[in-house]
Amino acid sequence: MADHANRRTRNALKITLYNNRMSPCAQKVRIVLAEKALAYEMQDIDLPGKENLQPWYLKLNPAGVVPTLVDGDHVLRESSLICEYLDEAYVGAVSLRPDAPHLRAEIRLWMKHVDNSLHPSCGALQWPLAMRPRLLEMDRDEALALIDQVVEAPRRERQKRLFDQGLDAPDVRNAVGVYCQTIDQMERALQDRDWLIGDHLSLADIVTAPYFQTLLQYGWTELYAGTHPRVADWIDRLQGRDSWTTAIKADLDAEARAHLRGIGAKAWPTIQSHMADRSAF
Ligand SMILES: N[C@@H](CCC(=O)N[C@@H](CS)C(=O)NCC(=O)O)C(=O)O
Repeated sequence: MADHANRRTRNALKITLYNNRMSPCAQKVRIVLAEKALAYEMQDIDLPGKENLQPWYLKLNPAGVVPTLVDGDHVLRESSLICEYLDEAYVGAVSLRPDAPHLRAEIRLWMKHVDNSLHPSCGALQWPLAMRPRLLEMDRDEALALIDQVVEAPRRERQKRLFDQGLDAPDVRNAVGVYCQTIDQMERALQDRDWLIGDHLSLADIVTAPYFQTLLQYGWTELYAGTHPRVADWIDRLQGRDSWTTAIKADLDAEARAHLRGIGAKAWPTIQSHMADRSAF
């Protein structure tokens, strides 16, 4: 009973999401908020300007990353955990996790893969295009001093490599390999079901989907289009949902879309050459 008393269908308290519109981690939380029809406020954090490393933000999120979700008195971090929290705390009409414990374990398996492998891979693909140009405008020492403030050591070291080598960094080649492997795995999972863990949309789909926005926005859909029809259909169906429009599409006006397409097109030959290396993975 006490457990149910803590669950709500609507949010009486204010929810604030610390967000960045290019962040797939924030996008997954926004899809959950939209699917569950929860009201929230958004505060954008300027990642290229390193606002995420400001002392006031580090108090909320000591790792210095977005998203952070504040729900009344609770401060929540880690995007997949935030998604799970929202589904658990707000029962409502829409549930994004089946009841069966083995299916919940399957969702967590996807989350683990996304958080440990797909997310850093997406970071390696996006960083040279979204973050590096602003740092390259600075004096080199100033830029490196900013990167030195990045809290987590692996992230900091990766940013240094991406700053120096851009899309030629080994991280980018590995990232393309991880994407290709993930897409193969998804094609197999979708063989006899509509969604990743069954016939209903679940958190497994939602935590994975924003990493495909990266491919869509840069025009890199050749990673799956034509070769992985089930994955192509899965992402089409997600894009057709209202939650995709509110959480992702609404953030990108025509000018932003054209800009992303343009930088994506310039980077495509390098991405394609990494794809050709995929037999190495
Ligand atoms: N495991 C974290 C990762 C968060 C993360 O990497 N966020 C990125 C944006 S998607 C970020 O804030 N990057 C800032 C930086 O690397 O300086 C989560 O899932 O919340």
